[in-house]
Amino acid sequence: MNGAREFSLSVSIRRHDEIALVIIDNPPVNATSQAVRQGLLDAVEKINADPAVKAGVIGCAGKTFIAGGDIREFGKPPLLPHLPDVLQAIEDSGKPLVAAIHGTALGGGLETALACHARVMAADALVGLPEVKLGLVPGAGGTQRLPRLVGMLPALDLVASGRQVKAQEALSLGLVDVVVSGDVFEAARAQARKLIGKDLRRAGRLEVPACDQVAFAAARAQVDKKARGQIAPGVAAGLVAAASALPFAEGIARERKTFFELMRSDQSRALRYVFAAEREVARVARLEGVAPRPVEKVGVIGAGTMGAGIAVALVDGGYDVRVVETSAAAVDAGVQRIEGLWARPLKSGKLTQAQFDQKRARAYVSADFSALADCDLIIEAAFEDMAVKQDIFSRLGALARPGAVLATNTSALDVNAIAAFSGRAADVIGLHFFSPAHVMRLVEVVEGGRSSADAVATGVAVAKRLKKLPVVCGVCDGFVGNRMLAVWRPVAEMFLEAGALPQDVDGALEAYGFAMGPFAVSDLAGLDIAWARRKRLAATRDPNERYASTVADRLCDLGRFGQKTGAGWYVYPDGKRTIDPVVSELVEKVSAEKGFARKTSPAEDIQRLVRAAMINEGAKILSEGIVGRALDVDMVLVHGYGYPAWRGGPMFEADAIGLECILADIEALRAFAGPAYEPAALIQQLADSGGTFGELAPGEAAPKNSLVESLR
Ligand code: T1G
Repeated sequence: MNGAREFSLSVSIRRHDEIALVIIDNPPVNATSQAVRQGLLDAVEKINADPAVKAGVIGCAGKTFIAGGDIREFGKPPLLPHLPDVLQAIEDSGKPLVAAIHGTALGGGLETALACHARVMAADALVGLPEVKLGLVPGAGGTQRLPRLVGMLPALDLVASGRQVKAQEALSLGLVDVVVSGDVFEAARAQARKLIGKDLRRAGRLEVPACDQVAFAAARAQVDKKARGQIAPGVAAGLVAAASALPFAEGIARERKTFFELMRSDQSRALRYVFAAEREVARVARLEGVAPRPVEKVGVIGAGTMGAGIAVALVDGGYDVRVVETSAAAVDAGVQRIEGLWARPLKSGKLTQAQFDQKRARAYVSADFSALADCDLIIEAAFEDMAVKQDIFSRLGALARPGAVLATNTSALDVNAIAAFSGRAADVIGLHFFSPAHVMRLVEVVEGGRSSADAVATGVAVAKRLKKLPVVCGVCDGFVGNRMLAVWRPVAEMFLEAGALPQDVDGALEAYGFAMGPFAVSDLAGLDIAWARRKRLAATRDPNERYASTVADRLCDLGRFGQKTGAGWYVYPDGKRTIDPVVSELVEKVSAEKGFARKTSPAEDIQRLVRAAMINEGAKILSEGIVGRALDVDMVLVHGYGYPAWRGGPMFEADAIGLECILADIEALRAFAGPAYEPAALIQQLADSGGTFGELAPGEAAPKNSLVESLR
C-alpha cells in the first residue's frame, strides 16, 4: 500500500498514519454485495502485508454502515468470496481492526462489526440482526459470535426478535465498546491505536458465558409462542443454543447450512416479497413525475379516536397541526386524548418532557373552524354520516385556501359524493387511516373519480413522511381492506351457523398466523360499527343472499358491543379474553332456528374457505381497477388486517399455491356460502392461461372501460 488512498470498485483504503481507514461505498445501504466482500478481503490482506500499517478501521460512506447482505443477490448462486470467510479473515487478522458504526448496522453489517476486534458506535446509530424478518437466520456468524460477546439470553432475544438496538443498550450489553456523539471515524481510529500491540479480543474464540438453562428454555418457549407459525425465530433460537453446545467452527457450519435451507423456504420467499412490496407500493406508475403539492400546515377535523391519532401521527411527522372540534367541551376532551397518546412514551422515557411540550405546542386544538383557512391539507375525521360530511365539505369548499388538498378519512362513505359537496372535487381525496392511527402503518389513499393527480400524489407524499405505507386505490364500498373484510367475516359467521363456536374460528385463523381471529378483532373494534353498516345496507340487500350475521345482531341487541362494554363474542373478566357459555348457547340456538344440523368443521376447512373468500374478492378488486397491482391488496391485508407476513398476503399466497387449487377452494366456498361467492372471472382466466396475479402488469387486470379508467 503505497499511496494514501487505494480503490477497488466499492471499497477504498485511506491512510494518513499507521491506521488504515477502510471505507465501503456501495449505495444505497452499503450491502455486502460481491464487490464489497472482495474489497474487504483484499483490504485485510493489504493491511496485514504493509509494515507501515499497524491497525485498521472499517467504516462506510453515505448514510449508513453496512445494512446487511444484498437482498438482490438472495436466491441466486452465492458468489465468492463468501461473507463468513471474509469475516473469519477479519477476525484472524494479525493487526487490530475496529468497526466504526453509523446509521444502521444490520444483519451481515452487524456480523462484520462482530468479527472486528472492537466496535465504536455513533450515539444515534442502530444495530440488529433482522434476518428473521426476511424468514432467514444470520448467515455470517451472528448466532455464534453474538452469544460469546453478550451472553446467551440477550443473544437469543436479539436474534429471534430481529429488533434494532440503540447505542446505549448496545453499550450496556457489551455489543459495542464505545459510543460517541462526535466523529465516529476519529473515535474508531483512537480505539484502534489503543489496541496496537495488545492481545486482540476475537469473538469467535471467546468462551460462551454460562447461562441459566431453565431461563433459556423458558425464553425459547416464548419465542416459539410469539412466532405464530413463522419458522425462522425458533430456528434462530436453536442456533443460539448450539453456540454453547458446539465448537465455534461447527456452530458456524450449522448456521450456514441452516441459512441456505431457509433461503429456499416459502416463508422467506414471502417475507422478501413483503420487504420489496413495502418499498414498491408507494411507487405508482401514473403518479411518476407528478409533483405533490407542498404541505407544512395540516388541519384535522374531529378529535375523536381517529382524529386524535391522526393529529399525533402528523405532529410526529413534523407537521404543524390545527385540530378543530365543535364545542369547548369537545376541545377539552380532544386535548386530553391527544396528550394521552404521548403520555405513554413520556412515561417510559421515550419522550422527554421538553419533546412532549414541543409536540404539544405543534397541535393547536380549537373550536374555530376558520383556523383551517391557511392549511395546506385538511383531513376530515368526523362522524361517519353523509349529512355531517356534506356540511363540512361544503364549508371547506368556501373556506380552504386555493390549492389546499381536502381529504376525508371515511371508511365507508362514497368519496365521490363527499368531493362533490366541496365544489372543488379535483382537490379532494380519501386518506383512510387505520386505528390507532399514530401506530398503524397502512393508509389507503383514495383517488376519487375527479381527484387531480397532484392531490393524490400529495396524499402519498404525506403518508410517506409519516413513515406510513400508502396504498392508492379507487372508490368502492369499503375500499380494499373493509371490502375484503366484508366478504370474509360473513364466511366466519357461516361457520358458526354450521357448527363451530367463535373460539374455534378464531383458533383456526390464529393458528393460520393471523394476529387475532375475526371475532376477537370484532370485540376489539366494537360490534356496533359493523352493525350500523348492516342496518344501512339492509334495504338494498339481495334477498337471495345468505345472511349470516344473526348472532352478531343478537349480541348487539343485548348491548354486547365488545371489549368496551366488557362483553361481545367473549367476556373479559380482568381484561382476559374468556369463552362465554351464553354466546355458545346463542350460536346453537340460531343454528337450530335456521335449521342447520351442527357439525364441527376442521380448522383447515375454515382456513381455506376464509382465504378463498379473500382471494376471490381481491381478484374482483383488481379486475375493477380499484388497485393496480396484486401487491397493493397484499399490503393492505398484511399491514391493516394482521394477515401473516410470512405468507406474503392473500394474492401472493394464491400464486404460490396455484390458481387452479384456489379456484377449487372458491368453488367449495360457493357451495358452502352461496351464490354471492361466485369465482371472479380473473381467477378463472389466469388459471386457464397458467398466469399469476403477480405477473399482471399494473392495471392489466382492469378492463379499459373500468370505472377508474373512464372517470380519469
Ligand atoms: N440489500 C439491497 N438493497 C437494500 C437492502 C439490502 N439489504 N436494504 C435496503 N435496500 C434498498 C431498498 O430496497 C431501497 O431501494 C433502498 O435500499 C433504501 O431502503 C449473511 C445475508 C437499511 C434501515 O434486513 O431495514 O444480512 O427500493 O427505502 O427507510 O446474515 O432498508 O429504493 O430501490 O428501506 O432509509 C439483513 C434491510 C439482510 C436490512 C434503510 N438486513 N433494510 O431504511 O430506506 S440479511 C436487512 C432495512 C443478511 C447475512 C444476511 C432498511 C434500512 P429502492 P429504504 P430506509
